[in-house]
Amino acid sequence: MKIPQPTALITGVNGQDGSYLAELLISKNYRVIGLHRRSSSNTTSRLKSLMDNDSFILKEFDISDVGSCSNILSTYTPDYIYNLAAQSHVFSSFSQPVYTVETNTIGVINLLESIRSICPNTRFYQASTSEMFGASYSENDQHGKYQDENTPFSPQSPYAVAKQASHRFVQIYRESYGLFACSGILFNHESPRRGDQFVTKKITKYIGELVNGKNPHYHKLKLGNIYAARDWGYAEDYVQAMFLMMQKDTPSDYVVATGQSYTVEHFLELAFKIAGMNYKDHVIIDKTLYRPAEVNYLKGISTKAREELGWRPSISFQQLVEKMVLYEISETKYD
Ligand code: NAP
Ligand code: F7E
Repeated sequence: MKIPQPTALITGVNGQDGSYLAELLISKNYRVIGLHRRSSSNTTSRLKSLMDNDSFILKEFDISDVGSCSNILSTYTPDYIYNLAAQSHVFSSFSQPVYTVETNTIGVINLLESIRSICPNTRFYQASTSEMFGASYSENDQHGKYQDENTPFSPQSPYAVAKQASHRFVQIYRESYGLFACSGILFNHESPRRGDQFVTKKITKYIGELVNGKNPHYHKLKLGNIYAARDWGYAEDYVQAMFLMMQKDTPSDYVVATGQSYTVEHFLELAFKIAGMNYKDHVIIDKTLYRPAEVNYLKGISTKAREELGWRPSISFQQLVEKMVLYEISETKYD
């Protein structure tokens, strides 16, 4: 007997998480409709392992265009939608607040409204974020300062405000219309596929260029606030958590995090040390890279995800930094 092949639609498929999630779902025998927005340059480099797979279909789409959302749902009536598309850069959201809201909030409403009218049985995943906690934390003897599903939100950027609004929209559509709609409140997660503008990739890419002689006119690495602390995990682990949320009998929202928090300076020290260098010799602080408002401290406690999804991170902070540095300095890059 032929087992039916589920269809999943992934928005933002050529981003860091989209590419890992597409690979995961293909490995589970899904048909994946990968959605990316039109660009004048080639932006599908993270998808190279998928392009020749018959179960992977790449389509153009823009989440801020409601017609684009409804057309794609009418065409494919997918079993699952993973909404990963976003203007995901916090710093840029200060200079592009309207665009950020159009993509990260209006875009989510476009999808939810289309699901409601076209395919109400489709399951929906929303990429929520620890940035929604912003300046807020809980505190107890066991964990010290931390954030979990019960910590109030206190967003500090246009990005975080837009994501908090869409997070609430997802809950409203779940509670008011009975949609299977869930959100993962994911803390920072990184990998060799991380976008170049994010601090971990910026640091590791610089190290790779230095080691491989690709910084011939030697310039130092310019960074902003290196004293902010983040809970950094590995992206491949985090797409597993997204998948597990979508398999539950009832939808809910989950914090996904490692429970460990390290400063940017700590990441810097370790990354340069792995390459046999001292970061203080190569880094300068550039105040123009400071954000108008910073999120100083994030540490997520994901007890709910561990208990209800059986999810846990597979690698440590040290292993993550090593993976990213070794990728950048290797001559034949693997990922
Ligand atoms: P990413 O690499 O920036 O990927 C986001 C993708 O969305 C990009 O491929 C981008 O396309 C696409 N996109 C942007 N605007 C779009 C539009 N108007 N229509 C269609 N697609 C659009 O981000 P990521 O790290 O994979 O994160 C995935 C999602 O999780 C995002 O929603 C992010 O906000 C959220 N999140 C990430 C983290 C993290 O630590 N990585 C943590 C919590 C939440 P282009 O390639 O053309 O720019
Ligand atoms: O900054 C500091 C910066 O841009 C991390 C996104 O995936 O995770 C990500 O957002 C920290 C901040 O990530 C530079 O001020 C110092 O304190 O790598 P980032 P982010 O802002 O935490 C959350 C969970 C998301 O949801 C987002 O989509 O590093 N920092 N110097 C710097 N940051 C950058 N980008 N560049 C610097 O030069």
